[in-house]
Amino acid sequence: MNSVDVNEIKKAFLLFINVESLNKKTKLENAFDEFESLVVSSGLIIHGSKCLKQTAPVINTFITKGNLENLKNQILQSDVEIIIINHELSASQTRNLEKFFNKRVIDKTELILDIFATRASSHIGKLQVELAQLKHLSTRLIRGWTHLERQKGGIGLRGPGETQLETDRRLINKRIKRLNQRLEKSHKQREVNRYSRKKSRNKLVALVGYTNAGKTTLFNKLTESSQLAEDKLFATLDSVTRKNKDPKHGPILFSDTVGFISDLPTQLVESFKATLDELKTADLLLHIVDSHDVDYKIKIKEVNNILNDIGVMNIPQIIVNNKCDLIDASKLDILKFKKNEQVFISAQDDNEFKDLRAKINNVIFNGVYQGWISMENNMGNIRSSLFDMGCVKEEKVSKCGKMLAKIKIGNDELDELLDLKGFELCADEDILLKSI
Ligand SMILES: Nc1nc2c(ncn2[C@@H]2O[C@H](COP(=O)(O)OP(=O)(O)OP(=O)(O)O)[C@@H](O)[C@H]2O)c(=O)[nH]1
Ligand SMILES: [Mg+2]
Repeated sequence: MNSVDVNEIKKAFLLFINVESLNKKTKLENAFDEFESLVVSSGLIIHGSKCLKQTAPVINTFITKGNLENLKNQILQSDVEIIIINHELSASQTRNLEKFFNKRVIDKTELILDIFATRASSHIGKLQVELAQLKHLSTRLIRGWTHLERQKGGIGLRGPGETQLETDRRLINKRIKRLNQRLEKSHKQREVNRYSRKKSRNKLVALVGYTNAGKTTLFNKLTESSQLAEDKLFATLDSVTRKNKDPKHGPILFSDTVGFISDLPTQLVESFKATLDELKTADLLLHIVDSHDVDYKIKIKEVNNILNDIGVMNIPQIIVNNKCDLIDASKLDILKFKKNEQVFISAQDDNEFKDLRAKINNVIFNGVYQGWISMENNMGNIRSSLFDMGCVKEEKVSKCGKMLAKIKIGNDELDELLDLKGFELCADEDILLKSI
């Protein structure tokens, strides 16, 4: 096979193999759509596709001999440069298929790794993707994928660059070690950031969910940000944390995270574990669901499986059914009635997300107190931490010199403050009498 240039690889042929023993979970049509979206997200142009059925994978080529023969003419006569398969292949299966078609073959894992490589923009994100790609590459080298050198660059292997392809396993392992060290250093820095968050008593609410569910769209609304939200899989790779902008909330930070997908490559989950580990410090997870998706129930399970792997299923979770504008009104009423502990929104519409905000406040602050308090005038440190938390709305001084403040604070935090001698609640009408 001739070597190929990354910029020339554009025309792809999608091979969707419905293997009955593997594809039980998702509805077929939807699984095909998701596969197609992945390919489009990677920047390739689809020049043909075929759905084939077989009972089980075949060891040497994954695809059965009969299916291969049926495909051969169609693919050979077309001008496609790359064949994409909707399963994870072993190195030898890929090699055998490449020999058979005399074309470049990419499996689902490589496709996802490639999308991540093109999307990663932060320093940590890039390191994590490179680590995942090298781990993947090293398993291929162990199995003796000798023709690698002739396939410099190209989709599925972007990111680490050509040099890695020419190196041997020893060099790859050295690079993996180095990347691990760098990542560890970056994560230590994040630990420090986390510590300062704890100290400032801000609560962390993380948005999690299947890719393309609308996490970033909602995040932008909640924090008045303008992160990129797109109808593309894995639009977000790097987690972003911003302060809540709504005065009806207490001190909250929202965090937008990478979306999940069924069969996320293990190398990626491993490499992103440290970033995902941040979820462990969240006080609440908003699990964003595309409620218009016919497979939404399966996807909720998939996301929960990954959350379970990361060890964050013990964190309170609110299911936020998004894209409700796409659901039939009567169906929506029934859903709302049946699942009244969940939230139903359309993140792209302009609204106040009142129900969502109330539920967030209830879970993380056990409800919110808004009203006046009084503090002895030697409690300046408490006053300044209330200011740091953004809790103080108004201030006055009482006739006898006490500090009076109108605050908005979670009931749990308020309980702690009320344990302090000299910190008391004031009724609104007292303020007029007490203040100067
Ligand atoms: N109709 C409709 N579309 C929405 C809604 N919310 C988000 N979208 C669209 O869904 C697509 C994906 O939105 P994102 O916010 O990027 O989704 P995400 O969950 O952040 O996706 P990843 O970062 O890829 O995991 C975009 O095209 C949005 O405009 C909604 O409430 N209704
Ligand atoms: Mg996003």
